[in-house]
Amino acid sequence: QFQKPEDAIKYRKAAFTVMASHFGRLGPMAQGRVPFDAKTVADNIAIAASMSSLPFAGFVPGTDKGDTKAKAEIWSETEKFNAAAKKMQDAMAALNVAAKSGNADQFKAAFGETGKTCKGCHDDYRKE
Ligand code: ASC
Repeated sequence: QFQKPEDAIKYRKAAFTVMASHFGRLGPMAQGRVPFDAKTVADNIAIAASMSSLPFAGFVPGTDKGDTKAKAEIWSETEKFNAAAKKMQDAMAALNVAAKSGNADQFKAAFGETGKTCKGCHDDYRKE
């Protein structure tokens, strides 16, 4: 579905960028440094959660070279990588439920859990 390897790399980076924008902007609210606003949380997490299914289509074989921080282990430990991706997607889905509930404490807890799944995958599969 991608013409060139660069297109797949661009696609997955774009999807991660949009997801990270809508997730990351809620960091200050999750940390209680900005007042909780249920609608802001629900709107942004709905987008982040729906984006979470997209980037992994871009990890096609032969896209470990070029403008990417992706480690070769993504393609030698495919099952483990896919499991890490699913863990993030499941955490995002649970976060979306918490976000829709309008409960600040549930949101904060689920936000933290989701952030851990982002970091876990970066630690294992993203170069510095
Ligand atoms: C973000 C973002 C990530 C995660 C990670 C959580 O907002 O872009 O990759 O949170 O930093 O530890």
